[in-house]
Amino acid sequence: MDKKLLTIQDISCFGQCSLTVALPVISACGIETVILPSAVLSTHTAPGFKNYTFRDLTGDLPAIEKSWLENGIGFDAFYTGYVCENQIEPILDIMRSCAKPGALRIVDPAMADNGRLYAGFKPDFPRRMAKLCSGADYLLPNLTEAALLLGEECRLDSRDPEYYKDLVKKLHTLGAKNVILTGVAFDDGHLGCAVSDGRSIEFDFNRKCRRCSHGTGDLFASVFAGALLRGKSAMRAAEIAADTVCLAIDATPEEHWYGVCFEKVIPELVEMLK
Ligand code: PXL
Repeated sequence: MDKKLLTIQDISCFGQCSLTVALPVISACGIETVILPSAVLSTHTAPGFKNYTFRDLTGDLPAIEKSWLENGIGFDAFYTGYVCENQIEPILDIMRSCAKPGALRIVDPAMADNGRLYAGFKPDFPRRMAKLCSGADYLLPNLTEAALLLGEECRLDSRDPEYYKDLVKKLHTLGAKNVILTGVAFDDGHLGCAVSDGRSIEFDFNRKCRRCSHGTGDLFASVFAGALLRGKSAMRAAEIAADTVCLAIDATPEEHWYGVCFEKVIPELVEMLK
């Protein structure tokens, strides 16, 4: 049977992030993608939008889980992104009860960027999120999320390879088997990620794109999950994810400020998966 992946994150109706990226991207990778919305928002919460609506769906999770169990529905992989304050335990329950044997857990602790927690998360959320991360087969934090998970000062401007190696080592001590840390820079012209299985660490760099864009973390994690389930190694999946993000940024017009036009680069993504 073909593999089924369940992704748990919000629906930001407008804004090219979370499920509106994960569902099309992982489906384009050829993987059956099942969704569980953690919340429904009118837009994402980043600066630029005002008065976003936010419906937290925590109360629906147990009944959805029960329905799936009664229908014998199970998953080969889980990929979590932006989730709400009180969803860590219910999500861990679903990952236990709806898992097929050997099911993979891919965790993007989507909660922060550029040194700051996203609007709406309380300061103790990283501690809660660390519990979800502790059972991850693949943990995909950006630099800010890594520092928050470890309760450390965030050093966004470090160019020291030893700093990144040390962060990755500490992320493994949380319990994560493989760590893919994004936002790594050894110089000002390149941006990349570290990929570690706890024994060895490798780095992948791309030229720095002309700007930073919202939603690129979700695109990176979605492509990574799709490529991994298509049988690529973690390193190759991270390379394909990073290349897709760069292509998407290049395909995004300057005035398109709230996300990246990933739709335009799906053909290139599919080509890279061949
Ligand atoms: O892209 C991360 C993300 C996901 N979901 C919501 C967000 C953000 C980032 O701001 O606000 C609702």
